[in-house]
Amino acid sequence: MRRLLLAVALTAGLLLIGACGGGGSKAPTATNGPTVILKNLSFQPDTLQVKVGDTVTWKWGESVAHNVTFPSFHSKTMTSGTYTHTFTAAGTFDYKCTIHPTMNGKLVVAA
Ligand SMILES: [Cu+2]
Repeated sequence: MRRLLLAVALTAGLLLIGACGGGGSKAPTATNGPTVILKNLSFQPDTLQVKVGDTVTWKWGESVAHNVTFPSFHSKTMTSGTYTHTFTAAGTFDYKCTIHPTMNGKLVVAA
């Protein structure tokens, strides 16, 4: 009986490892590109330079309600997770979290 349990546990473990290996590489939340962390009531880094066509990821690094608000688009207010936006035009864009007046960031998009 004990041996059977061990076999079941081992099989479950192998399945879990298999699931992780297969899903990890395809996860759409991979943050290889430019990333801003929302932490300590700030955007880190607060100024980020990217290129036209880059997708920027904002990642919530603390369980505090924040949002990412640009003049022409914005995220929802969230306490965890990520928000992404692809910049298709060059320019300098200021953004903020509307909940925390001291949370300001800047995106410099180079052509
Ligand atoms: Cu905030």
